Amino acid sequence: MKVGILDSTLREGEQTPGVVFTVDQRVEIAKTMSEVGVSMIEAGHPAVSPDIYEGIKRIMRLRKDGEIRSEIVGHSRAVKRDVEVAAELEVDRIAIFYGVSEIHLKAKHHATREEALSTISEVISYAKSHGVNVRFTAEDATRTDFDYLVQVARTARDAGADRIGIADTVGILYPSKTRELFSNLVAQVPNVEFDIHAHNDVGLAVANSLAAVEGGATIIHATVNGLGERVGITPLQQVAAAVKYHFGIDVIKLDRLQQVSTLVEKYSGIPMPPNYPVTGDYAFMHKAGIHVAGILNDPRTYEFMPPETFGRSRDYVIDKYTGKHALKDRFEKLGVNLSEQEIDQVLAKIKANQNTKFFRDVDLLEIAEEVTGRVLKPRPPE
Ligand code: AKG
Repeated sequence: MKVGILDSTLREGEQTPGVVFTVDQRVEIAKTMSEVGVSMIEAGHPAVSPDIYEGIKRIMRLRKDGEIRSEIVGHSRAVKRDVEVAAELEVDRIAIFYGVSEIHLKAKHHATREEALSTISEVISYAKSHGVNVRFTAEDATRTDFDYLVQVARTARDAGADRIGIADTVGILYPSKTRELFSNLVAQVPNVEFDIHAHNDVGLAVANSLAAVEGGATIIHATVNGLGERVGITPLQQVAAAVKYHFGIDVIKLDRLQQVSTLVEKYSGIPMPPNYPVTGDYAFMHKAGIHVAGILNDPRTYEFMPPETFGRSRDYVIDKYTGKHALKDRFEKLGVNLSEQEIDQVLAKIKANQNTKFFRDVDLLEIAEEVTGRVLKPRPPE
C-alpha cells in the first residue's frame, strides 16, 4: 500500500466561508507544510486573484531554492487562460477540474457528454504542451454514471494526465462504496494514479479517504483543521493519525500536527473545538474516576494513540466524576502530602460541588487547607 498527502489548506481551505490568507501567511503555511512532509501542496488557483498569484510566485521561489520540497500544484478550470496563468508560475503540476455528473454538465457547463470529453482532452493537451505534470479532477465524480466516469478518466489519461482526482464534491460517498469505486476505476483505467478528494458533509471524509486507499488511491487530499467549502474536507490531523494506526504508514511528521493546527487556526480565524480529534484541547484529557485510575496504571486502558506521538501530553479533569486515584496523583504532582483520610475529605467536598466544571490546582489547595487546617505549600512548577 502506497499513500501520500496533498495538503489543500491554501486552495480548498481558503474556500471556507470567512477565510482569507495574506500572501505572507500563504508562504508560511506552504513552508510549514513542506517541513511537515506532505507530498504535494495545492497552493491555490492563481487565476482567481492577484494575491493568490503572488503567493504561488513566492512559494515557487522557495521551491526552486530547495526550501520547499513538496510538489507544488496550481489549480485551474478547464479553460486555456487559467492553464496559461498557472503555467507561467512554473508550478510542478496543474490540477484541471471539470464537473462531469449530469447535474454539472447540464446546469454549469451546458455541454453534452461528448463535448465535455473533448474540452477535457483539449485543455489537458494544452497544459501538457507547457511541459508540466497534470492532474485531472473529475468534479462531482461520485454522482457520475460509472461508465461515463471511466470514459472521462481514460480521456484524461490519454491526453497526458498522470493523476486523476476523484472528487466527492457533495460528500455523498460511503466507505464500502468508495472502496468499490476506486478498485473498479483502478482495474478499468490502468497506467494512471488516483487521488481522493472527500468532502465531509456527513462526517465520513476520513473513512472514505481510507476506503479509497484500500481501493487503490495513492494520494489523499486533506486540509489542516478540515477547512474547505461548507463543512470542509478530510482533516489532515485525523487522516494522518488514522493512516498511521490502521495502515502503519507515516505520511507526515505527526509530532508537528499541533503546530500546524495552531498556525492555521490563527490565520483562518476558525477556532479549534476542544473536542476535536488529535489536536483539540480534550483529545488526550480524561475525566471519569474509572478512566483516570486506568490511565494512571496503564495509559493503554483508555488510549490507543500515545499523545507523545503528536507532541502532546495526557491530562485529566478534576470534578464530581473524580476518584481517589486522580486526587492522590494530583496532590503528589503538586508536592503536597495528605493522609488517606484528608484525601477522602477533599473528595467529599468536590463531590458536594456538583456544578463546578473544573477544579483548578488553586481550588484544590484551598479545599485541602480548609480540610487540614494547615498552610500547604505546593512545589513550584518546573
Ligand atoms: C471538489 O469537487 O470539491 C473539488 O474541490 C475538486 C477540485 C480538485 O480536487 O481538483
